[in-house]
Amino acid sequence: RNRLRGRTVLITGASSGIGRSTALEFARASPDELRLVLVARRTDKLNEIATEIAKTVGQGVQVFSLTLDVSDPVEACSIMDKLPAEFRDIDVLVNNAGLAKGAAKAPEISQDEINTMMLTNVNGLINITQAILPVFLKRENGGRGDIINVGSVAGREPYASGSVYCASKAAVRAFTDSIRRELVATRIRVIEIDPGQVETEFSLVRFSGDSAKAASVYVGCEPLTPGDIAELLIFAASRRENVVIADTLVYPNHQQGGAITMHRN
Ligand code: NDP
Ligand code: 8X3
Repeated sequence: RNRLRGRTVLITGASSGIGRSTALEFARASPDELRLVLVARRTDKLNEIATEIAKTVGQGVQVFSLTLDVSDPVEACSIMDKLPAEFRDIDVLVNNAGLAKGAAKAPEISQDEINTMMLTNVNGLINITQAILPVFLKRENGGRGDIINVGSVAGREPYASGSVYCASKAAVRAFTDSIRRELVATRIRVIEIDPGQVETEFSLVRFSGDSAKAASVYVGCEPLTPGDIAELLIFAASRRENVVIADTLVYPNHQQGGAITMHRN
C-alpha cells in the first residue's frame, strides 16, 4: 500500500533546489492521489513546477501554489487563511525555506543580513509550524502528522564567515528537538534532515547573484543533488506511522565534519 496516497503535503521554499525536488518527488511517489501546497515568494517558479507536475505525473496530483514570504510574521501566521478548503487538511509539513546571506565576519555583519537569515530560517519556520500544528493536533490519538524540518550540517558544525547562518540552523535544531519532546504523547512525527553540501541556488542567493562566486563553492567537489535530499524526505514521510526518522545528517562522499580551525604563528 502507498502510505502517501491521499495525503496533503505543504512544502515551503518549493520554488527551487531541495524544495522543488521534494515537490516533484512527492508527486512521483503518489501520482494517483496527492495534494501539494507549494509555498515561496516567486510565483512564476511555483507555477512552472505545477505545470511540470501536471505534464509528467498527471492530474492525480492537485497543486496549489501559494506566494508567501515566511519571514513576514503576519503572512506566516495566517497561512491557513490563504489555503482553499480542500488543501487545509495538511498531513505533512516540510519546513524547507531558508537561506544564507553573505559571508561577513562579526562585527561586520549587516543588520539586513542578520534579520533576513534569522527571520526566514528561524522565525519563519517557527511561525509556519505554529500555524499548521493545530491541524495535526485535532486528529485522533492526541494528533497525527509529520513535521519535517530542513536544518543543516551548519547547525552542528559552525564555521567562520557563517556565524549567523550557523546560529540560525542551530536554532532550528533546538526548536525541532524541543517540539519532538512536547509532542511525545501524540502520533505527530518531528523529523530533521541536515544536509551537507547540496548544489542549488543557495550559493547564488548567498552571494547576491554573483554566479562566478557561487560556482566556485562547488569547484573540485561533487556536491549532493537536491534530489538526494528529496528522496530522504519522502522515505521519512512514507515509513510506518510508528517509525520516526528523528534526525539525519547527510554528506556527499567527500565531505565529512567541519573544518578544523587552527591559528598557527
Ligand atoms: P535554494 O536557494 O535553491 O532554495 C531556497 C528556497 O527557499 C527557495 O524556494 C526560496 O524561494 C525559498 N525562500 C527563501 N526565502 C523565503 C521566504 N522568505 N519565504 C518563502 N520562501 C523563501 O536553496 P536550497 O534548496 O539549498 O535550500 C533549501 C533549504 O536547505 C534551506 O533551508 C537551506 O538552508 C538548506 N540547506 C541547504 C544546503 C545546501 O548546501 N544547498 C545544505 C544544508 C541545508 P523564493 O526565493 O521564491 O521565495
Ligand atoms: C548550507 C551549506 O556549506 O553553508 O547549509 O553549511 S553550508
